[in-house]
Amino acid sequence: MSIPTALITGITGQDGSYLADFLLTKGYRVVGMVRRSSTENFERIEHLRGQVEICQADLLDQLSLINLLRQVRPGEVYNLASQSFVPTSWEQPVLTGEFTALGVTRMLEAVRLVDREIRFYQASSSEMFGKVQEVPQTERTPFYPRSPYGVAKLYGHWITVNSRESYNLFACSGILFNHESPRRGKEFVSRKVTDGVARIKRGLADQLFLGNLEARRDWGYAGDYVEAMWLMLQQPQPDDYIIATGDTHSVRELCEIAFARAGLPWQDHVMVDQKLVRPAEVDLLQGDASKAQRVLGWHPRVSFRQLVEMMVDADLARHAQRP
Ligand code: NAP
Ligand code: F7E
Repeated sequence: MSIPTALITGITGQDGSYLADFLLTKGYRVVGMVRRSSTENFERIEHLRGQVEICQADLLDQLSLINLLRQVRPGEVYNLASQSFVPTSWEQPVLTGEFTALGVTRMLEAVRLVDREIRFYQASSSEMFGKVQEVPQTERTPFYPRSPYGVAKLYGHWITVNSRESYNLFACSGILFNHESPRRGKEFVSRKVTDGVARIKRGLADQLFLGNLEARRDWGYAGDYVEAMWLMLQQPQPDDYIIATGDTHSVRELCEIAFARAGLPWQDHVMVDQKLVRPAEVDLLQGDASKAQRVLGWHPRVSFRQLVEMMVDADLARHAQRP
């Protein structure tokens, strides 16, 4: 039997690194697409050196994607690359649209040209629900994005659905709610808080500035969520799925748990900075993943408290080694 080949765009990101870990345990040949940069940015996949192949291409460059597929000949493509930080999407809305929206079309066009049998996963987002039209959100909930990022992801979602309906591609859109880990970028609120807690505990800082403490998110563990991506591509038919825990918590609760883990009173250290409040906020996200549970047999394993404590512990250990 031949070894299955998966191509991951965004392998240097949080999800790309966990997905690579997961696919290697399943016996895949894993190829990661990276964009060219003057210095390597392989921190999250350092432990996989020698186990994954790295190829250069860019979501902005159509020909590079076509050539990449011709060279790698993957059976599965996981399109995780994007400009993923919501506040940056107000600062750079055009670039966000190029990466996060049109980048999906470029990848799908490459699939259509090179090999229509490729199974394609698109990293869609709960940010598409934005100003939520119902609680909890299901695959049938109408979308109402609240940021240029959410708008771009909505385009990516619909072009994925459309390529399935127009060209019969095996294209799936995974609508994933927020998922975090010790590998999460430090600007996202979960990691900003856990890194801040560790820095305060180690005497490297005294205060942590945050924006809206009342925003609520359905936070899960990235390690659990990458399995759902793979499960979607193993089904007999392509489809779209919500991936979420079904629980919702505020940024305030995140602070309470994270600071308590380190034995610190959060009110003494957390300050609100109005500059960090967004021009349009997503107040509440709570997903209903019952379709994924029923069809894929997928269930989240890590609770919110376990997730936050895992991240605090990892940041405390990191700052103990490297002040
Ligand atoms: P992340 O850590 O920000 O990683 C993004 C990846 O995209 C990085 O590897 C980045 O490469 C790459 N990238 C950006 N622009 C590129 C370009 N022009 N060409 C090639 N690669 C490019 O994001 P993540 O948290 O792993 O999320 C993975 C995907 O899921 C993203 O599409 C995100 O929008 C989506 N999503 C995330 C969540 C979540 O809660 N994490 C939820 C729903 C959906 P560099 O290393 O070079 O920057
Ligand atoms: O913000 C509030 C902020 O930046 C969460 C991306 O992976 O998940 C992520 O998008 C909430 C927001 O994630 C700060 O206002 C308060 O309400 O961690 P975040 P996000 O915007 O939900 C979705 C599903 C994606 O698809 C995205 O790619 O926390 N918040 N104070 C803060 N947020 C940040 N970043 N920093 C603060 O100081």
